[in-house]
Amino acid sequence: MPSRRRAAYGKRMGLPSGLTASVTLKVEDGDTALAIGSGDVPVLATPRLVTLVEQASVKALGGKLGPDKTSVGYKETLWRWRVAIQNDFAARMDWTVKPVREANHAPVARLRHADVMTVKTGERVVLDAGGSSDPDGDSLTYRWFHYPEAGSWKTPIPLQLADNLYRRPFTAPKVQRRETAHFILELTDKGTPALTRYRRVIVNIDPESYP
Ligand SMILES: [Ca+2]
Repeated sequence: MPSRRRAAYGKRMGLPSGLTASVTLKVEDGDTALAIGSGDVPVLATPRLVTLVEQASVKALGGKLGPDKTSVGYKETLWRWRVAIQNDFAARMDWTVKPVREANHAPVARLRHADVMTVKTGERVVLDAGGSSDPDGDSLTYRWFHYPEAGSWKTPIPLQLADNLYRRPFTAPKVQRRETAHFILELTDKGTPALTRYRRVIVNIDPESYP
């Protein structure tokens, strides 16, 4: 992901993590994929599912966004997961009607280290998902990124080497007290529809003289 986009996320959000909301959708005949022309299986249509997720997102954010902010624009936090949500749902429909070998199955994301690490300022850290695999033997696309919406450290942390490598080093930033940075692995297969799985790595960064 371009670093410009990472920076935009960091500036825009700053919301507390862990917001929740509950919404209800009563599925009627008109909500099915068949009825709205988005598929030929009589199940809840993907656009209805995405709408439901957005309703929950808007409700959870109620009163926490400024008057000029939105949670549903293309640069906002929910948008990043939208394609993955839609494809995941499409694959689940395939599972109901196709033989196992004709349907795609999600890749398995594995880390070569713990998912919580503690390091010092200036230390070189390596994020490594080299043990990941796919049950269908599909080739895999890796994308690691710093996730500033979560964690105390909001300044984007650039990762080194090329974007699509399973192994991405970075240098822990200079901190004055213990800070926490969250990193996300987005692992996507080349099946149809492409499926994505995620892992989160939390890195505690201590100052030189801590404690
Ligand atoms: Ca697959």
